[in-house]
Amino acid sequence: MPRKEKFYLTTPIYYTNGLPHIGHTYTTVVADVVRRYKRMRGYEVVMTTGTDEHGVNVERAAKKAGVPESEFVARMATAWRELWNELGLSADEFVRTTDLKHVRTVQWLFKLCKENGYVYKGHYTGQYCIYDNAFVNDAKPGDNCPDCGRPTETVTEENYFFKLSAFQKPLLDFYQKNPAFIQPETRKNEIISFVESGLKDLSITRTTIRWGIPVPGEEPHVFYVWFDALTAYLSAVGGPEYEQRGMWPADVHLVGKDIIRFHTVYWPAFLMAAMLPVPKQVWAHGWFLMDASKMSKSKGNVVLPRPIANMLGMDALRYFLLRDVVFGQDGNFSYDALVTRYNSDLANGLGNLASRTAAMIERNFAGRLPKLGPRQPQDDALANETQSAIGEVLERYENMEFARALEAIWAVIGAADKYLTTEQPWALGDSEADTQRKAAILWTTAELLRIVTALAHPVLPESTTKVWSLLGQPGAVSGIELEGLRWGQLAADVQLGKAQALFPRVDKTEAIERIEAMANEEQNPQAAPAAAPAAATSSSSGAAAAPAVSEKIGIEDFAKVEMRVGQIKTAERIVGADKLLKLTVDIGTEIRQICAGIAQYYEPEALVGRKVAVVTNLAPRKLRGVESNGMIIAASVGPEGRPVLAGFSEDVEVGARLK
Ligand code: ME8
Repeated sequence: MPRKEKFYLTTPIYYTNGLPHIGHTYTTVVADVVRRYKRMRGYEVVMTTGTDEHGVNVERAAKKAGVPESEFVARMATAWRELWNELGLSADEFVRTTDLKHVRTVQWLFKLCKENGYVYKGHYTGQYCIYDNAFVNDAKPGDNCPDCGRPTETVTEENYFFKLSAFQKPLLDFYQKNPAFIQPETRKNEIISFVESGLKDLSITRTTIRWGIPVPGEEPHVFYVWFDALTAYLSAVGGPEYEQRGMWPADVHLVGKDIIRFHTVYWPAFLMAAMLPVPKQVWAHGWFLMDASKMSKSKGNVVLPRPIANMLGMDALRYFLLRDVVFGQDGNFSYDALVTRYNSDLANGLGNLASRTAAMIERNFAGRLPKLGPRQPQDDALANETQSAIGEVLERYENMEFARALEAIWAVIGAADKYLTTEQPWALGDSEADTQRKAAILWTTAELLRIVTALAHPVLPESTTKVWSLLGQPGAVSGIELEGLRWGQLAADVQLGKAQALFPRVDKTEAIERIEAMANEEQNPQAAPAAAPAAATSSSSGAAAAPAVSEKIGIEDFAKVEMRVGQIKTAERIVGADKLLKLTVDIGTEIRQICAGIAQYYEPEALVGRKVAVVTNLAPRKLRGVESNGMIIAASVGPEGRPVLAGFSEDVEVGARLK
């Protein structure tokens, strides 16, 4: 079998003096989306990330933590790796710059540059902080150290230099011959004018830092962190033996705009000097800002990914990051915008379309996806709209226009909602003609949903996997070849899979409070009270579950809650509230009407006769206009907060009090 075309992409190798925030998560999410998309386009893809573990900052952080550097970086690398795993973002290759294979690659690259005449020994003069043992980049004589505020001194040290000046013309020629190398286009001019203004040779070793990769035979020289870090991209895919793996050169390095110069000037120059292939593209995205300034650990204004993933699910975070900001530009991060998008596009958009389509097929065709019968022009119009969206979405993905790709997918979802509102399948009866019409409408909606699911998969891997199995479609959605995706390929006459909650609607204020409480706890584990990391649930109010802060209560508080064994007498769905069931429950002394947010997980008929735990002294309230007099107790399970009704394994009398 011929080998698939390869695609190699990387995220930066992140510093280990802190833990990932939304900025790092953003680049890594984009890399993961591109990886999934390219796989669905038939490529053999490798994605690399890793940790940048050398340098004076790590030396200091380890000292502060009172542990040797090697132990400090090992702990940090584990924490980074674990968080990426938890967020579903683990890369195919994870490079630690303290890995032996990486050390070998850096030393090899240096040797090649030196053998080719691009490295020489010289003296570097700069402002040095004797308290911090570090050169202060860009400082002039008389400047103070930006870290400790004490005066710097002018110091000269022996260094190896890289002849960057020799690469001014080769780089400019290279940019011209490879116009797609620097992306987005707007960054290109900035780099070209930097190179045109003249390149100074670059000091690539240090003798004032201990914690670095040694220059062989030249101790105490260690490599400058950027010569070390950039090489990680090459060590990830074979280092000196890169040809065997067949992945180098990288197809794209994804980076933030802060480090574009290192990637588009220094890195290609090092590789040219070593006569190695140069990467095909560097894509520099913008920054996520918090109150209009760049998020950074030192400013203390970082947003953490885990609390958001816990509350709304990782797909919601992925969607927001890609949908709300144009890739390449800066964007402001706000929890308000995040939760608004979640409710409007995910809960009310994709989630609602999937659950109502499945519910209608369930009700009208006993859960069996109908075959397409005679069609009407409006069915064909929707088919054409969806079919033409496929091409547009693929083109947008290809150009890294993620927001526009998602916009085009969501336009199709909007068209489906409109179609259902006009066609009103629920108003049709049971005659042969009406049944055929219902089949055509539901087939058309299911087919649209299948296409939307395949197209959204790179961005929403978890939820689209659920929709795919809900639609009873064969294979895995990740195995779909987007190239061949066409209207009309729906596998019909199959049984629908089990309904699973996709994006339960959340109450905005409550959701933000919970995310902030979890973030606070993660940042100050001792100071903050414990917050239950429960996900959004479909509780009867349709809002997020338990209070964010759990305090201890006395027995007298518990005694205020009256709970009894109840037995469900009737159960039915509520029109216009797809999460709620209206139940009548016998609690021993009377029959109560109670609404429960379990409609997406329990069939009404299956509940009749079931014994449940009921809170009976809750003040009555109205849910979606329906009176609810009590509450049914359920466990909230998994990241989706799936409700599982509490019950009894032994026979219990209706009305018995729970204590
Ligand atoms: O620079 N918005 O590591 P680093 C968007 N070790 N992206 C952001 C961001 C923000 N507010 N903050 C960080 C280093 N990023 C070097 C890289 S590579 C050979 C060596 C992302 O931990 C963005 O991708 O400071 C940025 O370029 C990167 O994290 C910087 O990570």
